[in-house]
Amino acid sequence: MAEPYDIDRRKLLTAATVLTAASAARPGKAQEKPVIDERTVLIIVDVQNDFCPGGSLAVKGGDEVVPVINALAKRFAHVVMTQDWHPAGHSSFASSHPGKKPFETIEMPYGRQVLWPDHCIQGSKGAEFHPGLAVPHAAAVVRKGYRPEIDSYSGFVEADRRTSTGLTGYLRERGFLRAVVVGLATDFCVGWTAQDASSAGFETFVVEDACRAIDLDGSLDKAWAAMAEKDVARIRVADLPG
Ligand code: VGL
Ligand code: ZN
Repeated sequence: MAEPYDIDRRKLLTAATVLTAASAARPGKAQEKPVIDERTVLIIVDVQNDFCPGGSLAVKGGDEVVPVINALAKRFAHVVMTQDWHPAGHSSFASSHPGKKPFETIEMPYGRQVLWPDHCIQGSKGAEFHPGLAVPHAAAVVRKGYRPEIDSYSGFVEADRRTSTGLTGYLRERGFLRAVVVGLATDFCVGWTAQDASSAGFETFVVEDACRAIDLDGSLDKAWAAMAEKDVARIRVADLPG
């Protein structure tokens, strides 16, 4: 008659395991200030020539983030970068849709798509990282948007919201719990990357003064609202521990 005790104990253990797993997976609301430790990764989004002044999809002040990110990156042992990486004739380019102009929208099988000037074409100068970006210890570069028919603002999941880049698996396997996101552009690739980082269970921060925005028809306000909804914390460089 020892069974009832054993069963209860086993049940309790199971319940405890489930609880622990659930709290680990839940995107907890980010603290106001991140800890920078072995479990924190800096994600540098799309600091590429085409998004800087002189580039084909220049973001106002895009190059101003370069010195800020260089200094910030020195404080992180673990850094990954994303790189927008489109084939020529990519479906997100206005030039691929006769009669369409840049910044108009179109319906794609996966939803509404903004049409962009040709940018970040694989192997081109415009697709290269800004020459001033100095983060030699970056451990991985995740390229995105390389499928002709699918765009990808997020470094995690492409615009069809199904196709994974593999970044979630990489960061989980490396044991990270927190992600600090910086780069270009706040309202597109930074915003989507940060939302997906949070949805994947990482405590996520966006450093707003280490980002610049495109701000197309209210897209910046919308992006901050969507990030807040996903519990992404909006911080400034000065909020980070030295
Ligand atoms: C981006 C538009 C198109 C970005 C990339 O990096 O924010 N925006 N492709
Ligand atoms: Zn792009």
